[in-house]
Formats: sequence, C-alpha cells, structure tokens
Amino acid sequence: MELTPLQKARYEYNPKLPGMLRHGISEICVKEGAQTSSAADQEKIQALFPNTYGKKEITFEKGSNTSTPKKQVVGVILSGGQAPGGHNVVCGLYDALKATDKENVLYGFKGGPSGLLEDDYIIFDDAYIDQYRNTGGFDIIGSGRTKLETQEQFAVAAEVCKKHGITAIVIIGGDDSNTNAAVLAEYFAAQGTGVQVIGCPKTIDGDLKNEDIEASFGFDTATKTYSELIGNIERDANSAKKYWHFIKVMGRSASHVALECALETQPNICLISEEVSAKKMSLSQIADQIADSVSARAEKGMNFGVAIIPEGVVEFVPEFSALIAEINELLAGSKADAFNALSSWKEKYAFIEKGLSSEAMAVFAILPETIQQQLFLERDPHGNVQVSLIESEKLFSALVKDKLEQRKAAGTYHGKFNALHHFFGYEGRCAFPSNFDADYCYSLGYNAFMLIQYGYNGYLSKVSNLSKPAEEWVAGGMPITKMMNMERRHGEDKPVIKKALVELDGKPFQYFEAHRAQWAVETSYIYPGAIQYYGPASVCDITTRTLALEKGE
Ligand code: FBP
Repeated sequence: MELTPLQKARYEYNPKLPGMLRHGISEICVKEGAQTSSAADQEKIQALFPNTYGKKEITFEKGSNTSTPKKQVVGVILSGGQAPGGHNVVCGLYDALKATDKENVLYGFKGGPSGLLEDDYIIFDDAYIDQYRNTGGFDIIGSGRTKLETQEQFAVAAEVCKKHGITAIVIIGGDDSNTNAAVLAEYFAAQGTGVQVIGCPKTIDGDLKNEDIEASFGFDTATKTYSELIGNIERDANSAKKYWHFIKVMGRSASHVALECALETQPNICLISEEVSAKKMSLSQIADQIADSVSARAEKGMNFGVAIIPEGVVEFVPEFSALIAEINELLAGSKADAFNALSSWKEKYAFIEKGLSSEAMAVFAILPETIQQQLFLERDPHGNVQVSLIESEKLFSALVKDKLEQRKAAGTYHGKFNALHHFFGYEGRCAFPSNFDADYCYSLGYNAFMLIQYGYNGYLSKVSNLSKPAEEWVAGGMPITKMMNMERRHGEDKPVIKKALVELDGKPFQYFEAHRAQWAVETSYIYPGAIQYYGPASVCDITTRTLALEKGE
C-alpha cells in the first residue's frame, strides 16, 4: 500500500504519556485512594457485585514498581461504534505489555465481543502493530455490537481464556460495554478464574463521562471533523447567501456532539435534545423556533443559515415518542399483516387514521409524507419503528417550510427559503485521531496494562486533568461499580453505568444558551478548519470547548 506523507508522519508520531508514566515501567508505583461506593443504589449494586464492589480508587506515581512479576497474556476487544484513537489504545497496551516483559502476549479478539466467544483472534507482533499506530478506525481487529451479558456467554469466555492462559481482558467500549465488563469481572472473580477485566472509555457520542471520566475517547476528533465540515458549510452559506443548511450530527441519544459543534462553529440554530425533553417541546414549537431565526435573518436580507440537529432529537419530543409507541402497538404481532396486505399508501393512511388516537394522529398528520412512510415501512426485526433512521434534518426543514408558508400567507414573512440537508456521522468516526485522541488513547492503553500488572479487576482505565498538557495528566483507575446505578431496562432492574446526557445547568449548555439568541439572528460563524497534527501545541493539542468550559477555562 502506498503511503501519503501524512500517513508516514503519523506512523512516526510519538504519543505523549502522562508525566507519571514517562519514567519507564520499573518506575511506576501505585497509590491507593479511598474506598468507593456506587453512584446510587449502593446496597443493590453491592449485593450484585460482592467481589468487585467498594474497591479503592488508585493513581500511578513515579516510584519503584512493586507489582508481582507474572507472565501476562492479555486479550483485547473493540466494542461498538468506531471512535478515532481505538488503534492507539491497542498500541499503548501492547507497548506497556512488551516493555514489561518481551514474553508477554497480546491477543486481539476479532469483530468485537463475539470474537472472544468464537475464539477468533490474532496474536499481535511489532510489525502488525506498527501498521496501525496513530491511525483512525477499528480495522486492526474489527468491532461489533454483540453484548457480553449472559452467564452462558461468560462461561464460554472463561473457557476461551483458560485455553490460551489469558490473564486479563481489556474491553474498549461505551457505557453498555463497560457495564458488561464490570459484570464479567465479577463473574471471573466469583468463579476464581484469576482473569482480570479492565475497561477503556470509548464513544464519539461523549456520553460516557462522570466525575471520574472527563471524556470518552473519539469525541474530540469526531467533533473537530464535523466542526470543520460545518464551518466550511457556514462559509459557503455566507458566500452564496441562498441556502439554509440543515445538518444532522451523530449522537444516538445525548446531544454532546451537537453542542460541541455549536460551540466550535456558532451556527444560527442548534437543537439540544435534552432541552427539548425538559421543556416538553412539540414539533410545532421547535419548527417555530427555527422559523423565527429564518424570518429574523430574512428581515435583514439574509436568506441563508445553518441549523444543527442532533441525531436522536425526535425521541426526546414527548408527542413524537407517544406517536411511535402507538404505531408500535398498532402494528404489533399479526396486526402488521393486515397493514402490509394493503396495496396503496392511501389505504394504509386510512388504516393508520383509524388506529391512532386523535392526539397521535394530529402529530402524524403534520409530518411530511416521506417521513410518515418511513415510520411504517422501515421497522426493525421486532416490528418497531427505527427512530434512528428518521431523517430529522429533512423533517425539521419541511416543518419550517410549512411555518414560513403560513407566515407568508399572513403577511409576516417575505423571505426566500431554500433548504439543503446533510448528515455527518460516519465521516468522523474513523478520522485520523487528533493529537489529543492519539495521546489520550495511547495513555489509556498503557495505563490499562499497568492496572493489569498491579492485579486490579473490574476497573476502568482512567486518565484525567485532560484540559492541561499531557505532562500534567493523571493516570490511574476507578472501579467500574463506582459509576453504576440501577435502571429499568427492557422491563428489568439492571445495574448500569449512568449515561451522561447534556446537563442544562452545566457550563457548556449555559454558554450556548447565553449566546444563541445573537447567533440565531446575526452571522457569527466560526470556521475551525481542519485538524492540525503538526505545529504549535496551542493549535494542535487543545481539546474540546466542552471540556474547557466544564473545567471553567
Ligand atoms: P457507540 O455508542 O457504540 O460508541 O456508537 C455510537 C454511534 O456512533 C452513534 O453516534 C450512532 O448513532 C451509532 O453509533 C451508529 O451505529 P452503527 O455504526 O451501528 O450504525
């Protein structure tokens, strides 16, 4: 494969470790902190995790390495959606493992957690690892969304570990995967297998964070990639002055990605799903809010603009969720056959009209026909509406168009409205990691090995103080159970890591809220440009506005 100059240069980039991990393996000692308890529901979580609950938080320091030497055979798994930097977690893990003892072995289970269950793996060596240093993607071993959660699966995992003499498993994943990592760690401990489990916080969505985990990896690069594209579109809009761009950005449910992109680019509109939910906003209210910006800008002769729409927003609109629930009910089981037997959309529409409540029908009726059809035609294997497939950027632009037509008829709007639509998601998940993500991920992997070497089980690799230069980062570990609470999932109470949604009283949202009225009417765009890999640290190494604001910087 021919390499571009950037690819070659990235292979040679030396990721920066936190200061305390820079002195060599023999100079890393551990400092134990206080015992921990879970975020909520302490008694229930403790009862479910008798062997791994309440362990101490730890940090690494410069000092004599006191871990007990032991040959380590580690298995690593990439779980869920791709996030930039995943390869560097594996590289950091590999480098620490080999620096400790050349005889140590790293297995990579292929295609996500299913690779462990199917015993499908590769064994890493220098030549293989070197091809993936500082690169984007998860193609080093592939990823997958199989959940490791049943006792049967754990028993298979234990067998596979026994067969290869595996001493530890590192799971690189989001909140669900790390929840499952904690359950697997407890199982291994209860069975006396001696196999340790360490998690690493991954997801571009940015929703795996809490008082211990400042950021999940991949969020920095993905949001910088989308912000570059949004900035380019803003500049195009401001040049041509004839289009409104509706841009949907990924983030399955939380709006961290949308909010960060808004902070970086200052668009005219950015919806925040958590606010929509808190204020119980209707589709019509949201459309009015956008139409107000379109009208105000048109008054000033600016018939162009940019609106960011978070991927998951429609699920946060209460009336829309109620509609989805009714549709799922309307087509449950064999009732779907009667619907599918109808040949024309007109007949299907009549069936729908008869089956939905008048409130749900009122919401359904204002949707553009393409979205109405999407709700009924593209359903998952259980027959449920696939909300994630709804083209919400098109939905909102159509609703805004209707509003503007009404305003035109009433003589209160005289502008022009031409909308274009975009969806930025997959474009950012496998980008070359920014220096921040390259450094952070390498540190997470390296640190994960130190946790293994010191015998910890059921811990998340933790690197903090991330808004400061890497030298000042703090490396350590946190028991995963500390991040857990009980939640109702699929009709059952389950211990899970709490998903972090955008906090409306948090500083990033408050900054946005304080400025958005101005952004809605004026052209206050910022053009962040492409991620820079080489140059001054003030240009290349800084992380997100979200983290800076959260840290009060
Ligand atoms: P993870 O939570 O697994 O990190 O994935 C996040 C995400 O990228 C979401 O932003 C998006 O909604 C989803 O994955 C898409 O999943 P898929 O790749 O399976 O289509």
